[in-house]
Amino acid sequence: MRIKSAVLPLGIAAVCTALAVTPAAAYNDADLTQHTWTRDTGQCLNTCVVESWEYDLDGTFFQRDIGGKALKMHIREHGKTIAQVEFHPYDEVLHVYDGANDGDTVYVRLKWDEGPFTDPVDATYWAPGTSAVIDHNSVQLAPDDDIDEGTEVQLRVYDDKALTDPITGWYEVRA
Ligand SMILES: [Ca+2]
Ligand SMILES: [Ca+2]
Ligand SMILES: [Ca+2]
Ligand SMILES: [Ca+2]
Repeated sequence: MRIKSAVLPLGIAAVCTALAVTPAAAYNDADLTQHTWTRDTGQCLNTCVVESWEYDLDGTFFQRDIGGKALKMHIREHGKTIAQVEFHPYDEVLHVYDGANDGDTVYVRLKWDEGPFTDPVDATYWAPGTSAVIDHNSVQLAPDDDIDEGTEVQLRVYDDKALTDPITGWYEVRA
């Protein structure tokens, strides 16, 4: 599930923010911890394995991709993994997992440039909320969103779809 747009002019963005509805549920920053791993996928012989079995919503194997920079992130609430995010340079895939039926989820924002004469692209992705304990959204970034090999992508995770309440700082990955 996603929203994608070119970055709005500042005035329009401010109006949209003011009209945004506050979600019923939100995470308290004090309850959250975050663990992030990055890998230069040119250094992976065949795959790079990021081991954190106890807290994984799904295992993570990054395929070798020269020039790529991969990311895996856990967000935990009182030690329980409520979200997992993975950026895979090989085939340019983003995975977003929701790990708890807690009435809330996280939103993964990506920003990237598609050329010197166009506005940066700003896209937001999240996992669907279903009765399953673990929900998963897998996005093929190359065919779906035109993220080409070698593109630098900025990634940040938010508590809300309106992107007013960041949970993490910005990370840079590379397709
Ligand atoms: Ca929050
Ligand atoms: Ca790639
Ligand atoms: Ca949830
Ligand atoms: Ca669910």
